[in-house]
Amino acid sequence: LPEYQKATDVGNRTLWVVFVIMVIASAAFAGMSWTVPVSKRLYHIITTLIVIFASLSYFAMASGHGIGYHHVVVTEQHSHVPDTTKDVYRQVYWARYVDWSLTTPLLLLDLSLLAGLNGAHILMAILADVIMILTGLFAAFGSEGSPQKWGWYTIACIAYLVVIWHLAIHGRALAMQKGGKVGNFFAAIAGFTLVIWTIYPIIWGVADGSRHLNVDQEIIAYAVLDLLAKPVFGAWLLFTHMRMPETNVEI
Ligand code: RET
Repeated sequence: LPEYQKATDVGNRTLWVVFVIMVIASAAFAGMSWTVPVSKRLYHIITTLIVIFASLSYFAMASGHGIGYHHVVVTEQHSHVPDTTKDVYRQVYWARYVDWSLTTPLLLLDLSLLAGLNGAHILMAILADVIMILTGLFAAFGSEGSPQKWGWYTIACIAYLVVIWHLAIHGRALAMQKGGKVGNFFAAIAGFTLVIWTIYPIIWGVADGSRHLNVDQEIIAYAVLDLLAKPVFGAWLLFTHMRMPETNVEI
């Protein structure tokens, strides 16, 4: 009989809790946008869309949609009879990748505007980011233990390095040229982003790669990261923007 590895109540409750928090953040960020004139709402709009997309994907995952079963064949080793294989199917929450393919570009757009990146650099950063998420999705559904699976993962990591180059190195240098306040704020929020984002491929490696985390643990790990990367990041950005007119952008 095949075995199914899936979320229990712990995982499902976590998904619902994050869904509720994302909805509250969506309402709060939309509300904040009404406190400033329309011409100054760019960061608000981008940041609100990020948490709206997250609400949608968490609703999908919590209600049992956006989930596929990935075939994981496990070989059982026996001492006196030949090895046997057992069919194992593990849940893969592909809705995350749909979410990330829309929200990580928007997060990068927030940071790019803050740093003052030009259009070409913004485009390159965002395209590298989309490549990172899509190749990460291919890796998630790659045959268990196959070289291709880790090949896709490696490509995603290289794309991630390109993103880091554009934002953390080039973006940071530009922000610093803008002077004290904006430069320091960019360094802080981009540094925070760099740390949080870098934990995603690590969690992926131990959950989807080497299978050291079960489905509930994977859900909890991504839940914490998603809350930091979206509502916490968004609140920090919007509240600072409110107090720091130097962060205004005209486009
Ligand atoms: C994957 C696996 C393949 C290798 C790499 C990854 C990076 C993912 C990142 C995701 C960030 C998500 C965010 C979500 C917002 O809530 C796809 C996990 C490098 C960086 C910020």
